[in-house]
Formats: sequence, C-alpha cells, structure tokens
Amino acid sequence: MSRLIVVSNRVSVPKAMGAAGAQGGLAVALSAALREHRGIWFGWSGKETETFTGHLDMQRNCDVTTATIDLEPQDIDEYYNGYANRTLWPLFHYRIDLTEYDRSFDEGYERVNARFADSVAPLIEPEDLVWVHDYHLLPLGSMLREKGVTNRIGMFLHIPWPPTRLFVSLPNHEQLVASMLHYDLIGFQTEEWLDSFTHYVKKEMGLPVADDGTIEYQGRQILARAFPIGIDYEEFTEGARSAEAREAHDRLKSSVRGRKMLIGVDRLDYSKGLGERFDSFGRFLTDNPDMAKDVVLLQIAPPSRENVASYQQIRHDLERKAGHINGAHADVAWVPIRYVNRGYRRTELAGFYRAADIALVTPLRDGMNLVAKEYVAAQDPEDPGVLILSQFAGAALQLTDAVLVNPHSTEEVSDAIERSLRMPLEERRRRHQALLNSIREEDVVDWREAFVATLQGKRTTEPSHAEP
Ligand code: GDG
Repeated sequence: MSRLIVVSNRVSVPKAMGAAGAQGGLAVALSAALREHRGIWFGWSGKETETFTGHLDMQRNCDVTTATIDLEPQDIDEYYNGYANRTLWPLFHYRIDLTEYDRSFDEGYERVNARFADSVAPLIEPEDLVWVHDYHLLPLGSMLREKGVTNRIGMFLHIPWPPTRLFVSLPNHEQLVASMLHYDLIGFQTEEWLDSFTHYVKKEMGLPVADDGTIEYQGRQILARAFPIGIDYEEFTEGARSAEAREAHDRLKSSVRGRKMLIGVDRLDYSKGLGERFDSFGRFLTDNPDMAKDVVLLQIAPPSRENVASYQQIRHDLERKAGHINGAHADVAWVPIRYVNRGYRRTELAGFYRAADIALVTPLRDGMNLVAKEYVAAQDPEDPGVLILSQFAGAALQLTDAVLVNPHSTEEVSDAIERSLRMPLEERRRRHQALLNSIREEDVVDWREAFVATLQGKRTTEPSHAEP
C-alpha cells in the first residue's frame, strides 16, 4: 500500500482515540487514513515565529506521524487572515461584498505555499500519494511539480467553487486555476461546485472537459470529480451512546423543563446564516404566540478567525440580534434564545443533538455541512427530531428528506419551524430513516477510500447521488 502524505493548513491529530475531545470529524478520519497508509500529515503548527526557519517539528501521536512548521506574523496576516480568509473564503461563499483584494495577500499566499512546498518536498518518497486539502493551498501542487515531484498529487476542496461570473472578479483568476491543473485529481464536495469549476475551465480557458471530468491541459490529464464528504458514522454513533453524551442530554433536557428545543451548532461565520436564523426564529415567536413560550433555541457558536474584521462584525451583530429578540419576547422564567460562544466536546454535542426536537442548519452557502449529518446520526430512531436544512448547503443534494428551506426567507423558515414542531411521529420516523440510510451509506470512510483509490488510478463507481 502506498504511503499517504496529507497536507493541510493546520494539522490536528486527536490526542486520544475515540470520540472524546473538541476535535472535528475530519481530523479523526484523516488520522485513520494515515494510520492505515503509514503516512505523514504536514502543515502549519498554528504557532508564530519571529523569522521563518523552515524547521520541521516531527512527532508521533496515536500512530500518526505529523510534521509541522511555524510561520512568521507577516505570513499569518497575509496568507491565513489575508488571502485565505479575506479573499478566497468570502468569494467562494458568494460574498463578493466581503471579498478584499490586496496584492500583499497574493504575495503572502504565494510565499507560504512555496514554504510549504520547500518543507514537504523532501519528505515525499517515490511511491507516495500526496493529498492536499482546501483553499489555503490551491497552488501547492504546481509548486511541488516545480521542485521535481512527479508523484500522484490530489487536492480536495472543502468549500464551494463559485459560479464563473463571480470567480472572474478575482485578480489573476486564470493563473490560480492554471496552477491547480498540475494536480492529477481535483475533488469537490458536490456536482454543483464541480460544474462551476468545469464551466470556468471550458468557457474561460477554452479547455476540453470529457464527460467523466477529465481535463486536458498542456499534454496532461487532470480528473475533476465530486466526492461528497460524510461523517465517521461508527465513531459518532458510538460517542452518542457514551455516558458523557447521555449526561449532556439529560442535563440539557431538564434545563428546558418540557419545552421543545431547537439547536444550531456552527463556527461563528457569516456563511452559516446565523443572523437570518435568529430573525426567522424571532418571526416564528411573533407569528405563533400560542407556541412561542414552549420553545427554546440553543445556538452553539464557537468563535473563529477572530483577527478578521468581518468575523468581529458578525459576532457583534449576533449579540445585538439575540439580545433584541430575547428582550422583546422573554419573561422572568423563560429566555427564547440561548446563545453560547464556546465549544463543547464531541460526545457532549452528540447528547445535545439528541435532546433537540429540531436542528436548524441554515447556511447561506456551505461546501457540505457535517452538522446536518451529525444531528441525524445522533437521533433516537423511535422518536427522532426533524432536520431543517438550507437548500444552499452541499448536504441538501444528498439529504433530500430533510425539510429543505431557503434561509434568506424568514417566513419560509418560520413556517418550517411550525410545521416541524407539529410533524406527526410517523413522518418524522420515515424522514429520519431515509436520512440515516444516506448518511450511513456515504460516510467519511467511503469518502477517503474513494478519493485515495481514484488518486491511485483505480476508478471507483460514481457517487450514488451524482446527477446526470
Ligand atoms: C468546512 C466546510 C464542510 C462545531 N462546533 C463544535 C464542534 N463543531 C464541529 C461540528 C462539525 C464541524 O465542527 C463543522 O463542520 P461543518 O461541515 O459544519 O462546517 P465547517 O467548519 O465550515 O467545515 C463545510 C467541512 O469543511 C468538511 O469538509 O462540510 O462545508 O465549510 O463536525 O460538529 N465540535 C466540537 N465542539 C463544538 O463546539 N467538538
């Protein structure tokens, strides 16, 4: 079996096995792949150094070898806070109004990608497969090629690819895409983002794209395909059955005193539609005075990217909005929105999900959205909750038995809340069973195995939800 070299902006190996700890499911999944392939996970340590030295910190935790480098403050400002999170993230989430273009960001992005290439290239052995992750590292493949790396290199984009008309507002857009055409395989979350990418390649670059997603460029063949990511179903459901999850469930249940509970769990990010969600819930309270006092919304939103101004702004806006809605509707024994700016352990989250009658997963744009899948996996199949899901999340293409909504319409979301609260048990069970089947059938193990097999050149079957 070939070794796997995983490259991502940050490296995060679970300190201990299992579901415990504030770890994302992706870290668990990639660690499992690395254990199987005896590979290395390379990336930024998250630490700052005054002057870049390129020193590699190699460690071994839970049978996974990691190699990390520290970055200079200017790198972090221009590459991470700059090009990645002030240019690409908003643009790729269709927020051209928040997108900032600054030459120093481009330079920082190029510089850090070159630093990644310099540091990781010596670790790559002839038979290794290289798997690059996400928008922070789009040009890394071309830089590795410049250094003579001829291995199979794949990249997976975790976020949407924007429509061509938006994407061309990026200065040097063609240079960026041309640099991506040095990968052997480019993976997207859904057919929708894949179509946007191939549309650009055809229309703006005039390149031929075959029906199977093969792009011809400068004598090379690049395969572009959708690989919808899933959750680690086994790991998550095991965590959901743990004593810690049960305790979290019981604690939350008793605190709502028989009321119905809605839950939202999101990084504090403008793409997640939290402001619109609060407005919709406020509208529901106003429009349904008979039900209002029997309902609570728990919104867990751990802060992220706190050095970026648009994130400071959304935090400020949400605090105001939650305060306003609570001020207008609360009484002495009940507050409608519990807005919590901190993270919880994964097993606790599983207990919270199970305690909630409804999940509100209403991003304005999302590559996939794993919270939707985790919520379904955590439910009691005998008495499951209802998933209200944005039609603009990648997950909506698979989870068609959710209550799908347009998150921009407060009326539509408010109606969906009312309908879900009144939904008969039989309908809840039917929808939940269908959602659960889809989540179990396309979990994160299938995702990584399909990606790695395709990168290795072993074609796998098309994802089952693929559209014609
Ligand atoms: C990107 C793409 C794509 C959240 N709060 C806590 C916590 N979380 C965990 C969730 C979930 C993960 O973080 C969030 O994943 P999402 O998929 O919902 O969203 P992004 O962070 O934006 O992820 C997205 C994903 O990459 C994977 O490809 O689906 O579209 O934007 O697992 O549970 N985890 C813990 N405590 C928290 O308080 N432990």
